[in-house]
Amino acid sequence: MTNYPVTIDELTLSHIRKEEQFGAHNYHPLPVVLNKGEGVFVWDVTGRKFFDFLSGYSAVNQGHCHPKIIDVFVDQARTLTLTSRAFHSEKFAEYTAYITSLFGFDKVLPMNGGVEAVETAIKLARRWGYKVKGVADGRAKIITAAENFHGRTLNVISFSSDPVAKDGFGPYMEGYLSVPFNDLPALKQVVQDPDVVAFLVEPIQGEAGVVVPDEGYLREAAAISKEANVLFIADEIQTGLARTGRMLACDHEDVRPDILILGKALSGGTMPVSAVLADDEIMLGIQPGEHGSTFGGSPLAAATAMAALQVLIDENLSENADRLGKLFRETIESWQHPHIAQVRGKGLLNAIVINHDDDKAAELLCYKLLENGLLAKPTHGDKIRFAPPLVITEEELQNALNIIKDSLSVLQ
Ligand code: IF1
Repeated sequence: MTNYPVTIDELTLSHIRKEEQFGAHNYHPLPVVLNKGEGVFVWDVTGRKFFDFLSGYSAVNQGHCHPKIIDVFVDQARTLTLTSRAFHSEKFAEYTAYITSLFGFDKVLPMNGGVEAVETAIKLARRWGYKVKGVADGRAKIITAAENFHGRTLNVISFSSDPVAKDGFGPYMEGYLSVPFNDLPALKQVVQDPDVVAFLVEPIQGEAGVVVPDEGYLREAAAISKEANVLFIADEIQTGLARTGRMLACDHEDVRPDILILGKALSGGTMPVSAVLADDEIMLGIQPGEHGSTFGGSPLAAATAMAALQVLIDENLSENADRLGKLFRETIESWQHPHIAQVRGKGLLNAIVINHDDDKAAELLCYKLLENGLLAKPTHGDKIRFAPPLVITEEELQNALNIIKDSLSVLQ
C-alpha cells in the first residue's frame, strides 16, 4: 500500500492555515477549500471542479444554489426576513397549510437546525406521555436505537452510543432506553415498560454508515409501537425529502409516523430550517409560551422551505434518486472489486464498505477521489458515504462512477 501523498497548493494551504488558527477544531475536513457551488458540482479556490458526493450531509438534495430556491430566498430576504412568532406572518401561515397538506399531518412546529427539531419532538412525546398516556410526571422514557445519530445537543448525545460524540460531555439526561437497530424482538420487549412514551429512530442510520434495516422493519416497529401505545417518531432529517427514492424513507413501507422530523434539505441547503409534524393530540400538548425559537417559522424560512419542497416535486427528485440509486449500486456490485466488501443504501443515500487490512484505506481512497474530482468522506472508519444531489443526471452519475472506479487503483 503506498501512503498516498496529497500535494496541496499554497493558495489552498493559506485558507486552511487561517481556519486552523481561528476556527474551532471540531472537524477534520478534506484539504480542499471551496468557493462556488452549482447543481452537483462545487469549485475550489484554485478553480478545480468536483462532484459533490456529500451534498452538505444531504442538505443540498436539490443541488447547490438551485435557481428557483435562491430566487425565492433573495426575494423574501429583500421583503421581510423575520417577524418572530410574537406576531403572525403571511408567509408562515401559507407555509403551515402547505407543509401539513403535503405530508398529511394536522400541524407543524417550525424550528431551525435538525437537532432542535429532534429536541422538540422529544418534548412533544414526553408531554403526550404525561397528558394523554398518563405516565407519572418526570418518569417518561424514550426508546432509541443503538448506533443512532440524532444531533449534538447534550440531551441528544445522552442517548448516543458513539463515545466520540458522547464521552467527556456529562452529566447526561435521563429517560432513555436503547435497543439494537433492526431488532424487533428487543423493541417488542422494551415497549412493554408502561413509562415508555416513544420510539425515536432513523429509517436508515446515516452516520452509522448508511445501515439499511431489513425489509419490513419500519412497518413492524411502527405496529409494535402502536400496539403498546408508544409514539413512533421518524427522524427523516437525513433520509427524508426524496433522498432514499421516496419523499420520505417511511413511504417505502407505507409507515405514517406519529411524529415526523424534517431538516437539512427542507431549505435546499440555504439556511437552517427544520420542522416537526404531528396531529393535534400530540401537537397541542404544547401551549403558548411552552416552546419556541427566535427564527423558527420566519418568513424567510417559510418561503424558502416551500420553494425547496416544490422543487423536489416539480423535478421528480424522488424518482430520479430511486432510479439512479439502483444504477449506482448495481454498477459498483458489477465491479466485484476485492476491496469493496459491500455497497448499500436506498435511493441516492449509499455507502461502500471498504475491505482492506489498512484502516486508513477509506481515507486514502477519499484523497484519491479528491484528486480525481469527486468529494466524499469516510464515516466510521471503513465506510464511505456517497450521497450526491438528487438532481444528478445519468451521464453525470456515470462520470462519477468512472472516477470512483479509477480511484480504487490507489488500494493495492
Ligand atoms: C455533524 C450525517 C452526522 C442527522 C439526523 C439529526 C441531525 C443529523 C439523522 C442533526 C445531522 C449531520 C450533522 C453533522 C454531520 C451530519 C451527520 F449523518 F448526516 F452525516 F453527524 F451523523 N438527525 N447530521 O443526520 O441535524 O442539528 O446537524 O441540523 O454534526 O457532524 P443538525
